[in-house]
Amino acid sequence: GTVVTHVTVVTHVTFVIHVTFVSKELIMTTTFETPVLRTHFEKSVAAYWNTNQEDPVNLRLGEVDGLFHHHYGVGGYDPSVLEGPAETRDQRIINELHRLESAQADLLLDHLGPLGPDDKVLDGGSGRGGTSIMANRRFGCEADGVSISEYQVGFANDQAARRGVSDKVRFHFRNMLQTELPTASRQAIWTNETTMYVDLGDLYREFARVLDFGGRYVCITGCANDVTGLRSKAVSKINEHYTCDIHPRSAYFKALAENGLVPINVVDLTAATIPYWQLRAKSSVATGIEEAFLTAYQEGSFHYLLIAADRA
Ligand code: GPP
Ligand code: MG
Repeated sequence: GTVVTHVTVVTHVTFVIHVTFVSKELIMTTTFETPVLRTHFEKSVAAYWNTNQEDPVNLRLGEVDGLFHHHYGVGGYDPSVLEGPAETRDQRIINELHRLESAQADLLLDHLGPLGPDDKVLDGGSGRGGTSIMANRRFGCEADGVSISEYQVGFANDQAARRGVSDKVRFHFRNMLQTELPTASRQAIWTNETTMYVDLGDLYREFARVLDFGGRYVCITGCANDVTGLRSKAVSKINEHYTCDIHPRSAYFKALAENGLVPINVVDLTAATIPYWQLRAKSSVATGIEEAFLTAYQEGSFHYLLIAADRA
Protein backbone atom coordinates (compact mmCIF):
# COMPACT_ATOMS: atom_id res chain seq x y z
CA GLY A 1 0.00 0.00 0.00
CA THR A 2 0.95 3.62 -0.32
CA VAL A 3 1.01 6.23 2.35
CA VAL A 4 -1.92 8.53 1.79
CA THR A 5 -1.41 10.96 4.59
CA HIS A 6 0.37 11.38 7.89
CA VAL A 7 -1.00 13.33 10.82
CA THR A 8 0.71 14.09 14.09
CA VAL A 9 -1.54 14.69 17.08
CA VAL A 10 0.09 16.04 20.21
CA THR A 11 -1.86 15.44 23.40
CA HIS A 12 -0.96 16.69 26.85
CA VAL A 13 2.67 17.09 25.69
CA THR A 14 3.42 13.67 27.17
CA PHE A 15 2.93 11.51 24.09
CA VAL A 16 2.64 11.84 20.35
CA ILE A 17 0.24 9.83 18.20
CA HIS A 18 1.25 9.31 14.59
CA VAL A 19 -1.74 8.52 12.39
CA THR A 20 -0.80 7.05 9.02
CA PHE A 21 -3.24 5.97 6.30
CA VAL A 22 -1.85 3.14 4.22
CA SER A 23 -4.30 2.34 1.42
CA LYS A 24 -7.56 2.37 3.37
CA GLU A 25 -6.14 1.01 6.60
CA LEU A 26 -5.58 3.31 9.53
CA ILE A 27 -2.32 2.64 11.34
CA MET A 28 -1.75 4.39 14.64
CA THR A 29 1.56 4.36 16.45
CA THR A 30 2.16 6.05 19.75
CA THR A 31 5.58 7.46 20.56
CA PHE A 32 5.99 8.23 24.24
CA GLU A 33 7.92 11.40 24.88
CA THR A 34 8.42 10.73 28.54
CA PRO A 35 8.83 13.85 30.68
CA VAL A 36 11.90 14.03 32.94
CA LEU A 37 9.75 13.88 36.08
CA ARG A 38 7.19 11.11 35.79
CA THR A 39 6.05 10.12 39.25
CA HIS A 40 4.93 11.90 42.40
CA PHE A 41 8.05 10.49 44.07
CA GLU A 42 10.37 11.94 41.39
CA LYS A 43 8.59 15.29 41.64
CA SER A 44 9.14 15.42 45.40
CA VAL A 45 12.80 14.43 45.02
CA ALA A 46 13.32 17.18 42.42
CA ALA A 47 11.52 19.67 44.68
CA TYR A 48 13.86 18.81 47.56
CA TRP A 49 17.00 19.52 45.50
CA ASN A 50 15.49 22.56 43.73
CA THR A 51 14.54 24.28 46.97
CA ASN A 52 17.53 23.19 49.07
CA GLN A 53 19.75 26.01 47.78
CA GLU A 54 20.97 27.41 51.09
CA ASP A 55 22.80 24.34 52.40
CA PRO A 56 25.98 25.42 54.18
CA VAL A 57 26.97 21.77 54.71
CA ASN A 58 27.50 21.59 50.94
CA LEU A 59 28.14 25.22 49.93
CA ARG A 60 30.73 26.07 52.59
CA LEU A 61 32.63 22.85 51.85
CA GLY A 62 32.45 23.52 48.10
CA GLU A 63 33.79 27.03 48.56
CA VAL A 64 37.05 25.59 49.93
CA ASP A 65 38.31 24.86 46.40
CA GLY A 66 35.28 25.15 44.09
CA LEU A 67 34.41 21.43 43.98
CA PHE A 68 30.78 21.08 45.11
CA HIS A 69 29.89 17.59 46.32
CA HIS A 70 26.66 15.85 47.31
CA HIS A 71 28.13 12.82 48.98
CA TYR A 72 29.89 11.96 52.21
CA GLY A 73 33.52 11.39 53.14
CA VAL A 74 35.98 8.58 53.79
CA GLY A 75 39.18 8.29 55.81
CA GLY A 76 40.38 9.35 59.23
CA TYR A 77 40.23 13.01 60.18
CA ASP A 78 43.12 14.96 61.61
CA PRO A 79 42.13 15.48 65.29
CA SER A 80 44.27 18.64 65.50
CA VAL A 81 41.53 20.52 63.57
CA LEU A 82 39.47 20.45 66.78
CA GLU A 83 42.26 22.11 68.77
CA GLY A 84 44.23 25.31 68.26
CA PRO A 85 42.97 28.90 67.82
CA ALA A 86 39.20 29.16 68.39
CA GLU A 87 38.69 31.83 65.72
CA THR A 88 39.81 29.50 62.88
CA ARG A 89 38.46 26.21 64.34
CA ASP A 90 35.24 26.30 62.33
CA GLN A 91 37.07 26.76 59.02
CA ARG A 92 39.60 24.04 59.89
CA ILE A 93 36.74 21.55 60.41
CA ILE A 94 35.05 22.62 57.15
CA ASN A 95 38.33 22.16 55.26
CA GLU A 96 38.80 18.72 56.79
CA LEU A 97 35.23 17.57 55.98
CA HIS A 98 35.77 18.75 52.41
CA ARG A 99 39.07 16.88 52.18
CA LEU A 100 37.29 13.64 53.25
CA GLU A 101 34.50 14.15 50.68
CA SER A 102 37.02 14.76 47.88
CA ALA A 103 38.92 11.64 49.05
CA GLN A 104 35.66 9.68 48.61
CA ALA A 105 35.30 10.93 45.00
CA ASP A 106 38.98 10.13 44.33
CA LEU A 107 38.42 6.60 45.59
CA LEU A 108 35.45 6.20 43.25
CA LEU A 109 37.61 7.39 40.32
CA ASP A 110 40.39 4.93 41.31
CA HIS A 111 37.91 2.13 40.53
CA LEU A 112 36.68 3.77 37.31
CA GLY A 113 39.98 4.05 35.44
CA PRO A 114 42.12 3.82 33.50
CA LEU A 115 40.39 6.22 31.14
CA GLY A 116 41.77 8.72 28.63
CA PRO A 117 40.80 11.89 26.74
CA ASP A 118 38.93 9.89 24.07
CA ASP A 119 36.66 8.23 26.62
CA LYS A 120 33.15 9.30 27.55
CA VAL A 121 31.61 8.86 30.99
CA LEU A 122 28.17 9.29 32.54
CA ASP A 123 27.53 10.67 36.05
CA GLY A 124 24.12 9.35 37.12
CA GLY A 125 22.64 11.96 39.47
CA SER A 126 25.35 14.57 39.06
CA GLY A 127 24.36 17.03 41.79
CA ARG A 128 26.43 20.24 41.71
CA GLY A 129 28.99 18.53 39.48
CA GLY A 130 32.01 17.83 41.75
CA THR A 131 32.72 14.22 40.75
CA SER A 132 32.34 14.91 36.99
CA ILE A 133 34.75 17.82 37.17
CA MET A 134 37.25 15.66 39.06
CA ALA A 135 36.89 12.85 36.47
CA ASN A 136 37.61 15.24 33.61
CA ARG A 137 40.55 16.72 35.52
CA ARG A 138 42.07 13.30 36.19
CA PHE A 139 41.42 11.49 32.89
CA GLY A 140 40.74 14.29 30.39
CA CYS A 141 37.58 12.34 29.49
CA GLU A 142 34.27 13.78 28.37
CA ALA A 143 31.70 13.71 31.15
CA ASP A 144 27.91 14.00 30.87
CA GLY A 145 25.99 14.38 34.10
CA VAL A 146 22.24 14.00 34.45
CA SER A 147 20.05 15.31 37.26
CA ILE A 148 16.32 15.74 37.77
CA SER A 149 16.97 19.05 39.55
CA GLU A 150 17.09 21.97 37.10
CA TYR A 151 18.72 24.08 39.80
CA GLN A 152 21.56 21.57 40.19
CA VAL A 153 22.03 21.27 36.42
CA GLY A 154 22.35 25.06 36.15
CA PHE A 155 24.75 25.24 39.10
CA ALA A 156 26.95 22.43 37.75
CA ASN A 157 27.09 23.86 34.20
CA ASP A 158 28.11 27.18 35.75
CA GLN A 159 30.97 25.43 37.58
CA ALA A 160 32.14 23.78 34.33
CA ALA A 161 32.05 27.17 32.58
CA ARG A 162 34.07 28.84 35.36
CA ARG A 163 36.71 26.15 34.99
CA GLY A 164 36.71 26.49 31.20
CA VAL A 165 35.76 22.83 30.66
CA SER A 166 32.22 23.26 29.25
CA ASP A 167 33.32 21.65 26.00
CA LYS A 168 34.03 18.38 27.84
CA VAL A 169 31.86 18.48 30.99
CA ARG A 170 28.13 18.95 30.44
CA PHE A 171 25.14 18.59 32.72
CA HIS A 172 21.63 17.82 31.52
CA PHE A 173 18.16 18.06 33.01
CA ARG A 174 17.36 14.40 32.41
CA ASN A 175 16.31 11.32 34.29
CA MET A 176 19.08 8.73 34.78
CA LEU A 177 16.50 6.05 34.00
CA GLN A 178 16.26 7.56 30.51
CA THR A 179 19.53 9.35 29.73
CA GLU A 180 18.92 9.86 25.98
CA LEU A 181 22.59 8.98 25.41
CA PRO A 182 23.45 6.72 22.46
CA THR A 183 23.65 2.95 23.03
CA ALA A 184 27.15 1.65 23.95
CA SER A 185 28.49 5.22 23.96
CA ARG A 186 30.11 5.30 27.45
CA GLN A 187 33.29 3.63 28.64
CA ALA A 188 32.35 4.25 32.28
CA ILE A 189 29.35 5.21 34.42
CA TRP A 190 29.10 5.97 38.10
CA THR A 191 26.45 6.77 40.69
CA ASN A 192 27.78 8.56 43.75
CA GLU A 193 25.07 8.12 46.41
CA THR A 194 22.12 8.48 44.07
CA THR A 195 20.74 4.93 43.62
CA MET A 196 18.44 5.23 46.64
CA TYR A 197 16.22 7.46 44.50
CA VAL A 198 15.46 4.94 41.73
CA ASP A 199 14.37 1.41 40.91
CA LEU A 200 17.62 -0.53 40.46
CA GLY A 201 16.22 -2.79 37.72
CA ASP A 202 15.23 0.24 35.63
CA LEU A 203 18.56 1.93 36.34
CA TYR A 204 20.82 -0.95 35.40
CA ARG A 205 18.79 -1.74 32.27
CA GLU A 206 19.53 1.80 31.09
CA PHE A 207 23.19 1.65 32.18
CA ALA A 208 23.69 -1.70 30.41
CA ARG A 209 22.32 -0.09 27.25
CA VAL A 210 24.51 3.00 27.45
CA LEU A 211 27.74 1.25 28.57
CA ASP A 212 30.15 -0.02 25.96
CA PHE A 213 31.09 -3.72 26.08
CA GLY A 214 33.72 -4.09 28.80
CA GLY A 215 32.80 -0.68 30.25
CA ARG A 216 33.04 -0.11 33.99
CA TYR A 217 30.27 0.88 36.39
CA VAL A 218 31.11 2.15 39.90
CA CYS A 219 28.52 2.69 42.60
CA ILE A 220 29.02 4.18 46.04
CA THR A 221 25.90 3.81 48.13
CA GLY A 222 24.39 3.33 51.54
CA CYS A 223 22.39 0.11 51.75
CA ALA A 224 20.39 -1.80 54.33
CA ASN A 225 21.72 -5.04 55.81
CA ASP A 226 19.67 -8.08 54.73
CA VAL A 227 21.24 -10.11 57.53
CA THR A 228 19.98 -7.95 60.39
CA GLY A 229 16.46 -7.56 59.09
CA LEU A 230 16.69 -4.57 56.75
CA ARG A 231 15.18 -1.22 57.59
CA SER A 232 15.95 -0.11 61.13
CA LYS A 233 14.57 3.01 62.79
CA ALA A 234 17.81 4.85 61.98
CA VAL A 235 17.61 3.86 58.28
CA SER A 236 13.97 5.02 58.19
CA LYS A 237 15.07 8.40 59.59
CA ILE A 238 17.61 8.75 56.77
CA ASN A 239 14.93 7.91 54.18
CA GLU A 240 12.60 10.50 55.66
CA HIS A 241 15.31 13.17 55.88
CA TYR A 242 16.31 12.95 52.20
CA THR A 243 13.01 11.71 50.64
CA CYS A 244 14.81 8.57 49.49
CA ASP A 245 14.26 4.81 49.63
CA ILE A 246 17.39 2.93 50.72
CA HIS A 247 17.70 -0.48 49.04
CA PRO A 248 18.89 -3.67 50.67
CA ARG A 249 22.41 -4.82 49.85
CA SER A 250 21.04 -7.86 47.98
CA ALA A 251 19.01 -5.69 45.58
CA TYR A 252 22.22 -4.30 44.06
CA PHE A 253 23.71 -7.68 43.17
CA LYS A 254 20.40 -8.99 41.87
CA ALA A 255 19.81 -6.00 39.57
CA LEU A 256 23.44 -5.95 38.37
CA ALA A 257 23.38 -9.67 37.54
CA GLU A 258 20.05 -9.34 35.71
CA ASN A 259 21.53 -6.68 33.47
CA GLY A 260 24.87 -8.14 32.45
CA LEU A 261 26.87 -6.09 34.95
CA VAL A 262 29.44 -8.34 36.63
CA PRO A 263 31.00 -7.22 39.95
CA ILE A 264 34.80 -7.09 40.05
CA ASN A 265 35.22 -5.29 43.38
CA VAL A 266 33.08 -4.78 46.47
CA VAL A 267 34.53 -2.57 49.19
CA ASP A 268 32.82 -2.11 52.53
CA LEU A 269 33.53 1.55 53.35
CA THR A 270 31.43 1.60 56.54
CA ALA A 271 34.39 1.83 58.94
CA ALA A 272 36.06 4.42 56.68
CA THR A 273 33.06 6.78 56.68
CA ILE A 274 32.35 6.78 60.45
CA PRO A 275 35.08 9.39 61.26
CA TYR A 276 33.51 11.75 58.70
CA TRP A 277 30.17 11.56 60.53
CA GLN A 278 31.83 11.97 63.92
CA LEU A 279 33.60 15.14 62.77
CA ARG A 280 30.49 16.43 60.98
CA ALA A 281 28.49 15.98 64.21
CA LYS A 282 30.96 18.31 65.96
CA SER A 283 30.86 20.92 63.15
CA SER A 284 28.85 24.13 62.73
CA VAL A 285 27.32 22.68 59.53
CA ALA A 286 25.75 19.58 61.16
CA THR A 287 22.20 19.15 59.83
CA GLY A 288 20.74 16.85 62.49
CA ILE A 289 21.01 13.61 60.47
CA GLU A 290 24.48 12.75 61.84
CA GLU A 291 23.26 10.64 64.76
CA ALA A 292 21.05 8.51 62.49
CA PHE A 293 24.02 7.69 60.23
CA LEU A 294 26.28 6.93 63.21
CA THR A 295 23.62 4.72 64.82
CA ALA A 296 22.82 2.87 61.57
CA TYR A 297 26.48 2.20 60.79
CA GLN A 298 27.45 1.28 64.33
CA GLU A 299 24.48 -1.03 64.96
CA GLY A 300 25.19 -2.74 61.62
CA SER A 301 21.80 -2.17 59.99
CA PHE A 302 23.38 -0.09 57.23
CA HIS A 303 26.58 -0.28 55.15
CA TYR A 304 28.49 2.23 53.06
CA LEU A 305 29.51 0.22 49.99
CA LEU A 306 31.53 0.65 46.81
CA ILE A 307 30.65 -1.78 44.02
CA ALA A 308 32.59 -1.89 40.75
CA ALA A 309 31.19 -3.96 37.88
CA ASP A 310 31.99 -4.60 34.23
CA ARG A 311 29.54 -4.66 31.34
CA ALA A 312 29.72 -8.15 29.88
C1 GPP B 1 24.24 13.21 50.15
O1 GPP B 1 23.87 14.40 49.64
C2 GPP B 1 23.56 12.02 49.62
C3 GPP B 1 22.23 11.78 49.60
C4 GPP B 1 21.23 12.75 49.97
C5 GPP B 1 21.70 10.47 49.25
C6 GPP B 1 21.47 9.60 50.45
C7 GPP B 1 22.71 8.86 50.74
C8 GPP B 1 22.81 7.77 51.52
C9 GPP B 1 24.13 7.08 51.68
C10 GPP B 1 21.66 7.21 52.20
P1 GPP B 1 24.21 15.79 50.34
O2 GPP B 1 25.67 16.05 50.36
O3 GPP B 1 23.36 16.78 49.63
O4 GPP B 1 23.71 15.60 51.84
P2 GPP B 1 23.95 16.66 53.03
O5 GPP B 1 23.25 17.90 52.60
O6 GPP B 1 23.37 16.01 54.25
O7 GPP B 1 25.45 16.84 53.12
MG1 MG C 1 26.86 16.99 51.75
